[in-house]
Amino acid sequence: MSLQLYFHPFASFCQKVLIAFYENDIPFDPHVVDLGDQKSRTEFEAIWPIGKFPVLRDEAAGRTIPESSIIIEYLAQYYPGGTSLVPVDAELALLTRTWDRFYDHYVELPMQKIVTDRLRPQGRNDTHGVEESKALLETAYRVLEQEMENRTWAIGEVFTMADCAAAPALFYADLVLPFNDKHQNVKAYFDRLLERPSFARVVEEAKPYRELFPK
Ligand SMILES: N[C@@H](CCC(=O)N[C@@H](CS)C(=O)NCC(=O)O)C(=O)O
Repeated sequence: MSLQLYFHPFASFCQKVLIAFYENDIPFDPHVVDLGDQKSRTEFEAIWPIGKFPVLRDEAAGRTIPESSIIIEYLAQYYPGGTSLVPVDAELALLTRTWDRFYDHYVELPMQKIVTDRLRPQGRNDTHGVEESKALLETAYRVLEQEMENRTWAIGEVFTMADCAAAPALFYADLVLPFNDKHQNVKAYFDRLLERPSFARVVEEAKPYRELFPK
């Protein structure tokens, strides 16, 4: 098969691209990378020395594509399907990229900061950084609460790359900073995401790895 995906089922940026693959039933060869295993890490770093996943390898095209958003843009361009992950309409495409960036930068990254701080050695925690990330996440929820008042999906009525970014980011964010009464629209959107078959499949496939999430 031409498309080789290097990923881990529990990693949120990887889940973002898995949703895109599942939305359009795009076949790929899965390569699960275990960064805790030296052999697996070395093999992966030979493909992408930065060592962050997901990474897509298109053997037929002889191309290596890193970065979750770029992988989804690549799929939208070369493997289009029923779900237009990046709409052809320029205005809708701009909105898609805007909210994709929003979820990555202001939900996903602060969430990761809070989670990964729990994995640091004792005495090496970044309390200030974690507080800043919690404040940023609060602000992001406030923005989304307004934005999602009249929308079904991240940019409106069509499911796009922005929803692929939103789903895993909100899933893990809700675990570290739970939605509350002030976030009814965010919660309702998140419930719709959980019911989307592509994301439901991703959540199911990640279940065996749940013990990796630090308490
Ligand atoms: N900007 C990258 C971020 C990728 C990223 O941070 N992936 C995480 C997993 S969710 C990772 O590789 N973590 C391992 C590490 O940083 O060592 C993208 O959008 O793909």
